[in-house]
Parts: sequence; C-alpha cells; structure tokens
Amino acid sequence: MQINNPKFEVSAVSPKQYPNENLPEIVLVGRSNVGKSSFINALVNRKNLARTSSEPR
Ligand SMILES: Nc1nc2c(ncn2[C@@H]2O[C@H](COP(=O)(O)OP(=O)(O)OP(=O)(O)O)[C@@H](O)[C@H]2O)c(=O)[nH]1
Ligand SMILES: [Mg+2]
Repeated sequence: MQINNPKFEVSAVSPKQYPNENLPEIVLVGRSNVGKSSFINALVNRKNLARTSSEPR
C-alpha cells in the first residue's frame, strides 16, 4: 500500500466538524494505550503523525 502525504485533518468533537470529503472512512477502536496511534504511524510510515503516549502500560 502506498500512502502519499498523510496529514492530520481535525480532531472532531461534534458532527458539524466532520470533514466533507467523500472518502472512505476507517474506524480504529481499542482501549487506551493499546497502540492505536502507533498503529496509525506504522501504517503511514511516520514517527509522530499520531501522538503516542510515552509509557506502554
Ligand atoms: N511493546 C509494545 N509496545 C507498543 C506497541 N504498540 C505501541 N506500543 C507502546 O504503547 C504505548 C501506547 O501506545 P499508543 O499508540 O500511544 O496507544 P493508543 O492506543 O493510541 O493510546 P490512547 O491514545 O491513550 O488511547 C507507547 O509507549 C507505544 O510505544 C507494541 O506493539 N508493542
Ligand atoms: Mg492515541
């Protein structure tokens, strides 16, 4: 899979903030500190696009 130019769009807390592009969406769910942000960074090949917490629990 090739991902070009990944960027953080928005952290939305209400529906009117949701992005308007008609792109496919992916849901990623998991308890806190399980590695969701690290997984995103691995996918897009960036160290810190998604902020990770410092300590694994
Ligand atoms: N040992 C180990 N540690 C991991 C792995 N993936 C992530 N971590 C570590 O676990 C910690 C938490 O990872 P995050 O990616 O921030 O977890 P998160 O699910 O996004 O956490 P929240 O944003 O708090 O919900 C970090 O210190 C990561 O380095 C893994 O596969 N193995
Ligand atoms: Mg996270």
